Amino acid sequence: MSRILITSALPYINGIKHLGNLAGSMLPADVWARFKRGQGHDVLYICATDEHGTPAELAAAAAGQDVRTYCDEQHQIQKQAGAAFNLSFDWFGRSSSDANRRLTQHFARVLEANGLMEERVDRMIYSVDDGRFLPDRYVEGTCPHCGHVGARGDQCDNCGRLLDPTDLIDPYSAVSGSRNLEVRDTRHLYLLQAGMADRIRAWVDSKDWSSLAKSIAYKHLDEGLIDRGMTRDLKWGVPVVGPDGGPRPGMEGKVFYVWFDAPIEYIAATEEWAEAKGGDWRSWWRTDEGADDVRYVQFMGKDNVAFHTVSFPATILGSEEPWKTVDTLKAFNWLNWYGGKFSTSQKRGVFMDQALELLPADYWRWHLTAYGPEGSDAAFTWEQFQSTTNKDLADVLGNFVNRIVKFAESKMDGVVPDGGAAGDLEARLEADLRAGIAEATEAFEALEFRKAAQAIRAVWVLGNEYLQVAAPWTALKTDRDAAAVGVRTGLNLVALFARLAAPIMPETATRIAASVGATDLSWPSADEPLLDVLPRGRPVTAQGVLFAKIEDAQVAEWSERFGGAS
Ligand code: B3M
Ligand code: ZN
Repeated sequence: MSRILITSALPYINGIKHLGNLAGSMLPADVWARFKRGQGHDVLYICATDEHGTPAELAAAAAGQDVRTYCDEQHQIQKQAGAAFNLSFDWFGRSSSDANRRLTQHFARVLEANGLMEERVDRMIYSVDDGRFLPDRYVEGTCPHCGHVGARGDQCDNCGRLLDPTDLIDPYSAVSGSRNLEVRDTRHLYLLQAGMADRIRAWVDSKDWSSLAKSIAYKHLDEGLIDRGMTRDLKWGVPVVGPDGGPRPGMEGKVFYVWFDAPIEYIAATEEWAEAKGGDWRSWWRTDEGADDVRYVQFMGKDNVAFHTVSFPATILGSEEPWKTVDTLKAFNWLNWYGGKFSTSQKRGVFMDQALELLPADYWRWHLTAYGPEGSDAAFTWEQFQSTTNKDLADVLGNFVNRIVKFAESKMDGVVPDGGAAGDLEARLEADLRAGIAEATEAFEALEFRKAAQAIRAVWVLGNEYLQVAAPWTALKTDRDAAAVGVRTGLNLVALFARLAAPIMPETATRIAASVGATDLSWPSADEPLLDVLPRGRPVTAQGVLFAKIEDAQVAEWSERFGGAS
């Protein structure tokens, strides 16, 4: 048994997340956490809302709320949405917590003491009409690298380069559209990353990450690291402090940049968890206090990779303190909405709360895992969702379970039947099952979710094929013992299928297991007994429809309501 720390990128506070956000970080992290818990490991899955920065301030203003109240409310909403999707966070924290304020200020102090943080007078963009400095993404303009029009001041969505707002050509305020911008002097703390490039590169070299994550990290390192401003002229955030922890002369009223404090919240949220649950957070994060034997796995969309492979490591490595750093980084591509992008601001696509008004969580969890944006971008369409759901879940899994359990109810006295002895057919099945389980396990170990889901589905198919051949309904007419073997084997398959489904579809897995009186949802190992595990004579009970087919009429209605190809 090992200890595994899992984090998924922290959902930003401004509104409930869409299915693309879910599919690219929180859901795969949850599936993997469940897989690892199912193997008996000690897993700590940490997430939180990312609450600071200008978008939170602006969203609160738009909602007519003060930003603290806004964040309180939105945090609850996201927490409930996560629970409704059965995201099994051990803790869902808040980057606005006291723990994160303390820790963020601590890192800033240590970096400054180590000569890696210094004050500079900056020339920043001030919007005269908005009456404020415009941070990063609230300045838009033309990308100096690729000419993309509408590039944000923090990063160009077209070429992916990290930008500084003052790099933009022909800039305007994204708050008001005003071009009445001035460059004004303002004092800020800079993280001196440029001098750390070799250290960060050596650290990246030593890591075993997905190829997507590595290629993004090297791309940013190859472009060259620049020193970056780590403070902002905002009210909402972690206050900047001086070396003694008190207010910092000349920087009163300024806060740290949201991307400085957000990843630190991974650690701080663990501290929040420890405070609430009585755990020992340091043993998960301090290599001098036990975290040496922790495996730390991060999940995120590709747009967050640079911050996790370059910026956050600069903080951690620069501190010279024995913090645990990420071992395995799993990055996801985009889930698109038909041809285009999901968009929170334009409300394009389906959002977590809306999805659950249409269908239970497991339908979505299966589709977004088995057909998610893993090796490349993937497009969500209602038509594909309908077709995969109906085939994989209704036909292959749901029908199998209901058919065999109902047959046992009506023809085998409603129990796991005794009698008969397993033969060659069952022996061959068992060998095939072991191979299939091994394949699914290997894919999960490699964090290959689509592959794992297909391997799991292939095992369900084996069960269907077995029942075709064993055909207990036919055997019953002539040979009750042979029929008993088929039914008993089928019911044991039901118990096995529930265990295989559990990481991806925890709610349905529980119901499937319950139909054969089982509660064991641990992940099967390839060498344990599989086909004669249920006690003979144990009652079984069909659980009703496990997965309803998605009808054409529903697809039509949902396309109408949420838009589709357009
Ligand atoms: N909140 C994701 C985003 O808003 C960002 C992730 C932070 S992870 C430390 O795009
Ligand atoms: Zn560009």
